[in-house]
Amino acid sequence: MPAFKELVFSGVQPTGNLHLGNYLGAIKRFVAMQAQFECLYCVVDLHAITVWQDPGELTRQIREVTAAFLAAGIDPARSVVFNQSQVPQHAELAWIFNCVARLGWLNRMTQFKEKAGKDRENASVGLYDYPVLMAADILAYRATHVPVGEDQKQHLELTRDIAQKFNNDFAGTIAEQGHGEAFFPLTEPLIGGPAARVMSLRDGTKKMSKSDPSDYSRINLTDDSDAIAQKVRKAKTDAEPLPSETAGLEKRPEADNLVGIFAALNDASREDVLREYGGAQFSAFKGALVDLAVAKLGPIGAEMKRLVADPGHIDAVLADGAARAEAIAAPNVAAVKDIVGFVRRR
Ligand code: AQP
Repeated sequence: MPAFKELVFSGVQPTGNLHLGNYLGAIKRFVAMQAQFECLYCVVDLHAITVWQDPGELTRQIREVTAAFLAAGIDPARSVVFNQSQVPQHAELAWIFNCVARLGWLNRMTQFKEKAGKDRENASVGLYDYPVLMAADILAYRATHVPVGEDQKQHLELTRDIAQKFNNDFAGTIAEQGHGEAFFPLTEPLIGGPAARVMSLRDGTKKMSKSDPSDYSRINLTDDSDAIAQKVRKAKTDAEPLPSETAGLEKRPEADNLVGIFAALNDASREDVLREYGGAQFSAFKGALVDLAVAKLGPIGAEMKRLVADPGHIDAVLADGAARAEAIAAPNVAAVKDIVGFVRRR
């Protein structure tokens, strides 16, 4: 595999209720990556409409996710911040990938099974095809690294399968047209840290999620300090004090989750947290977690509210980002069309 220029791509859906899992599993890590990589961060609105979205709410939420990116510390002068529907190459490449990906591969995707539930016949075709569009999002930029939460691991594997099959199927024209041995990189998922999978505050075996009907299951990025305090204090726990070693967190999903959240918010490890709080009762630990969460999330929520009050500024950031994103994606997708054998418009 030839060396590809290192490039980070990741996205967040504008589907409401951005929560601590989205922040710790994704957005906080996006911020850190800017020091090391050239990065593109996308509000994936084409993904959002795979389930019904009220049009007015969707518009509001696209701006809100953009505000969350900026408020968390993504610098739009340095990283490319944009929304997917403004860059037509995502949908265009997705169609070509629809003809590369195999039905059997998509049939194995667990997120579709979870999201479609029992009423699968009534799910949109887009929901089924979601992982193919995700592959196009990443590979339109030939991105080499994708920071995501653990729930996206299977979709990243599919992205690699699509890249590999495209490289193999078209190996002849890829070489003839001067692209060497492979046109697409095999993108690396960057999954890790103590909060790769933040769980619901009501049930430590379920992922913290935007669509959970209970608002007490998650901390939203726009929650004020009272709401954060109430949700942490009401979070489900068991009756034992915290253990001193991480092995003691096994089979204690709620304790493990709160310790992981504390560690990620404090840029520490679970071991560090247990060194300090091992033997503590949950009442004391939860008090410290409230203080930490309010100190870290409060300024982000306040800045988000300030930013969304100026939609003109957000729209200008998105327009600038879309132009920069398209400047990378357009020649890549034009080259893909040449490789496939389409005739260019003269
Ligand atoms: N609980 C989580 N822990 C760690 N990371 C998470 N992510 C989501 N939930 C957690 C990561 O956040 C990024 C953006 O996610 P998304 O908005 O694209 O979609 P999602 O994963 O479908 O988010 P939800 O909250 O789970 O939405 P619903 O309820 O609609 O299913 C991704 O990197 C994701 O891994």
